[in-house]
Amino acid sequence: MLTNVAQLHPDKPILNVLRGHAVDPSPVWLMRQAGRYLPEYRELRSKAPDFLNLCLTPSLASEITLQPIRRFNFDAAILFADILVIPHALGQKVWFAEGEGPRLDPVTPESIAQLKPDHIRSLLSPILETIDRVKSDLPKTTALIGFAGAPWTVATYMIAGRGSDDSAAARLFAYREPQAFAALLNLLIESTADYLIAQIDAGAEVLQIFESWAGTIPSDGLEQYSLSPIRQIVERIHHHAPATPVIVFPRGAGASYVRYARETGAAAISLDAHTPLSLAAQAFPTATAVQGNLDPLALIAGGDALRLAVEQIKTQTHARPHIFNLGHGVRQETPVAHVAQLLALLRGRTA
Ligand code: 1CP
Repeated sequence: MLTNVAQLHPDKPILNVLRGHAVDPSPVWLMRQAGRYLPEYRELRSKAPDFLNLCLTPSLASEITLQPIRRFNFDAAILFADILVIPHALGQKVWFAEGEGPRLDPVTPESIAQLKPDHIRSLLSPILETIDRVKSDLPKTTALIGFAGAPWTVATYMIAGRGSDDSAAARLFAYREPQAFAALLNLLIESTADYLIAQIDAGAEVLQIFESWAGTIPSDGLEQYSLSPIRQIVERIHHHAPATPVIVFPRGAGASYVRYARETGAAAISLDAHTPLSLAAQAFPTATAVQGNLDPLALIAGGDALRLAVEQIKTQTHARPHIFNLGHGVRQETPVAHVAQLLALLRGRTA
């Protein structure tokens, strides 16, 4: 739908896709493009053992954000931070156990009442400074993506005190403590919207909301736990900055993907690798862009498997607004050379 050429951004193809235009080749970035598969990240990380502190140190976080851009010239940089900085800023104890992932002191109905949303901006100000630094160093064709976790996904960590595959602790909490659960979601809606708006003010041009645990939500809870909180956050963002596009990633949502596309106000929906791209073509609003959805394991495999998987995505997204990405984050064991192969395949050079 390349109709209104006047609206096109001259330099940043990803912004045109997010306004509903098909762009060829599709712009590309990868979830977790900054991270442990990169030797330069591992090098820096070995000198900064406290992960949360790394996220809150602008000189280091900006350097890590830029590492994958220097290597691969992706069409977007994603701010280096974590979804768990919000519980930290609310006053919950958060730490990252080496080799084990995130740990938090689990919330209780009593402790939820003590969490404080008032200081989100000031506590997260180092992250806003990171955005400012990155913006001044980015190539002019590269957009900057800010992000946050969706309230349900962040709540699953706050309630269980760690990651879990089925979000059982959060689901039980929602049944047993409905008032405290609703209060927690409201607190997260408010603080996440404030935080994302602050990211826009600092220079983020696109926002992504990670609902990484959408696949664990009971269908009766979908509206209350996830669709409504995300919709409220997107509405608040658009009230403040109507032109800032929001990408929503409801990983594992299955048949509910269509509701995220139709009911949250997202400019783009990021598909996991299990969800067929044909679903977007058949059931998403035509102006809604689709992001994804290469299997991260195809990127680890490389070679002909990667070539074939990329060709299939290209064929299925041809002439539609599409951002090339993975169905989930780059895994640590991914060879850097395969990321280079992927970019060559997408941009039409041989590798
Ligand atoms: O060096 C290390 O050991 C830290 C590994 C790491 C990294 C590189 C963590 C810990 N977080 C991050 C950065 C990060 N996290 C980014 C940076 C930008 C980029 O994509 O390059 C982003 C967007 C996130 C978001 C995030 N954190 C999510 C949502 C996306 C997803 O993966 O589904 C989640 C669920 C988290 C929690 C978290 N933080 C870190 C880990 C290992 C996890 C996942 C734990 C789990 O599986 O439950």
